[in-house]
Amino acid sequence: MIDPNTIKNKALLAWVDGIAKITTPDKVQFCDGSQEEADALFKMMMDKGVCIKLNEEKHPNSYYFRSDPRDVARVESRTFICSKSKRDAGPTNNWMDPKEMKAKLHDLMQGCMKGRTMYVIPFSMGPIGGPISQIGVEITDSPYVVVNMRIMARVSPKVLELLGENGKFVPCFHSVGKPINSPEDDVAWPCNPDNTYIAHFPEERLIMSIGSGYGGNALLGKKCLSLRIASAMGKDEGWLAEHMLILGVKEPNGRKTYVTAAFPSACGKTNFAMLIPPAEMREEGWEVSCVGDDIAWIKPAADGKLYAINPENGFFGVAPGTSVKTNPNAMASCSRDSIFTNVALTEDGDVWWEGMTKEPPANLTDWKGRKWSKDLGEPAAHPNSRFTAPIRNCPSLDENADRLEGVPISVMIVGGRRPNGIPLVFEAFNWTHGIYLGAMMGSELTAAAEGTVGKLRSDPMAMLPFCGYNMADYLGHLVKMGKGLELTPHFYHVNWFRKDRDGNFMWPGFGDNARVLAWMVKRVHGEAGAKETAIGNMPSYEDINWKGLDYNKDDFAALMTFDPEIVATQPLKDELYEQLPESLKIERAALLERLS
Ligand code: GTP
Ligand code: SPV
Ligand code: MN
Repeated sequence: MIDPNTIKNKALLAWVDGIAKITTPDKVQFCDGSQEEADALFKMMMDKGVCIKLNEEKHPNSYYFRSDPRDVARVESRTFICSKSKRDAGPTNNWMDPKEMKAKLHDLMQGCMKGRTMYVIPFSMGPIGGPISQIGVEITDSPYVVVNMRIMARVSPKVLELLGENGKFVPCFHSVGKPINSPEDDVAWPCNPDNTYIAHFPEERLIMSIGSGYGGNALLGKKCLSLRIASAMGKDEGWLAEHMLILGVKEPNGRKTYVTAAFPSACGKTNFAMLIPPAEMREEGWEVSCVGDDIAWIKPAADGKLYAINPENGFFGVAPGTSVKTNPNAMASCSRDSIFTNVALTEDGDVWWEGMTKEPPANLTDWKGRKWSKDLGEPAAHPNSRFTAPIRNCPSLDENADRLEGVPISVMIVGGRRPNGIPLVFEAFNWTHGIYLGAMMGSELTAAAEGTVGKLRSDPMAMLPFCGYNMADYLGHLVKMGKGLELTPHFYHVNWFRKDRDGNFMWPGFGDNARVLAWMVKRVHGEAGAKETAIGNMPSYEDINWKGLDYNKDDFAALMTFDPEIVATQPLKDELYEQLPESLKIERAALLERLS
């Protein structure tokens, strides 16, 4: 706990005061991010039946939460970009006039923290004091948010010291929107689904979120600050905020190459970021290390290269499908000091989810608190159930993960879930062509957001739900950022998710994705071949390291074909396409010409 009398920043104190007057909490607590503070919050929540402490032997210092079944994922339909002009929010975002939104929120905020404690969380995205880092302060009435933020961001009194008297911070207001007017309101997972708003004011660099306590709706340092607000900052200041993982590849000769990859939500960023190459490649000396699994802030440096930092301090990872087979590093990351939300509970007080083991253990309690059996016809863990784990737990954490100025990026990858028509991998001819590939990206919708899972949708650069300004302007900004670089990263499109006629994945994926990564890294250094096609440069069978994998030439040929019709389809909304920069329209014309 921080004594408010020690806080020098007047703007911060005034903001907190103003919010408290409107929302009328029982008390205000300034958080310091310490273990003692978290312990006390967990104890308070356990006493109230809000969470369960997991089996100390199986998952030390870890806790289990179940959300309200109406509050389980990001709600894109309630997420707004409130720029002054509608044009600046662009054709892909929900927009509301800032004045109108503030009036609406103001009404909802009246007494909304009644009976609750208001927590004030000073945090840094990126290492505290780093040149690329940003400071935020989240106000929330959810103790669940406090204990999650302390894993996901750097929460510390040092942030306030750094702010000093006049330092700038991004104000992040959050409330679950459920005042305790009578004892029945004091539920385990308070929320207000009928009145949920996740509002961003990009010009003011302000975030206001009410009604949801889950994930990106509530942990405001993540998508709200580090993507939506940061993308708007990046546009103004000449840098990039991307929905990208960052990893390092070490070749047998010791050379290190850093890679970023943009895949939509629940499309394999965590898995790729923590990838362990197949044993045969490890024996040769290939190593992959993790810098981040979800967000990259990328800036050009004086040497003409792009450098990236991971602004986060933890992983908010999809649980289902994670196992010692598919992602041992993720399993190790959440092996202790972690929080689990909406997974299933075992009879000995441990966690389980679909895909963790082949057979579910006996006597599971599901994420809704029911005795689970297969006959329920529903998974025991919610498909968007997640673990919150400290980044320092990751065994493959990169040695430069904390470097203030970031790591130099040589490869950028985009990709999505494409069951057909799109090959495993191809290389863009140049930066603008790469951005074109990112702009035309599509992917099947996953459980990470509301909507019909499996439906193909356009998701430019995996930023559809996260771009804080006009998507067309954003794509134009990306094109521009490649200009004048001494060294532009090589750009690739990948698809781990192609299926055969029987609906089976054609590519083993996971650790075997290292084979694709190795080809890319060799390409960067001019040491691997490729053949030119209408859509980009592709590896031949001989260009891939196949040690330890029995994958025949014909299967590879089938995996690498493309369907000209699918490639030529322009998935973007017409309104967005119309506004695209001319350079991307030229890329499109050139593609159509090559295909004809
Ligand atoms: P967010 O945290 O929502 O941004 O998503 P993410 O991209 O980090 O998602 P994550 O890595 O957790 O993806 C989870 C899903 O992708 C699980 O269902 C995995 O089984 C699946 N997945 C990851 N990598 C692969 C792969 O190489 N092949 C296949 N077939 N599935 C994969
Ligand atoms: C995503 O949906 O891309 C996530 C999870 O990373 S959340 O933080 O909830 O947005
Ligand atoms: Mn994400």
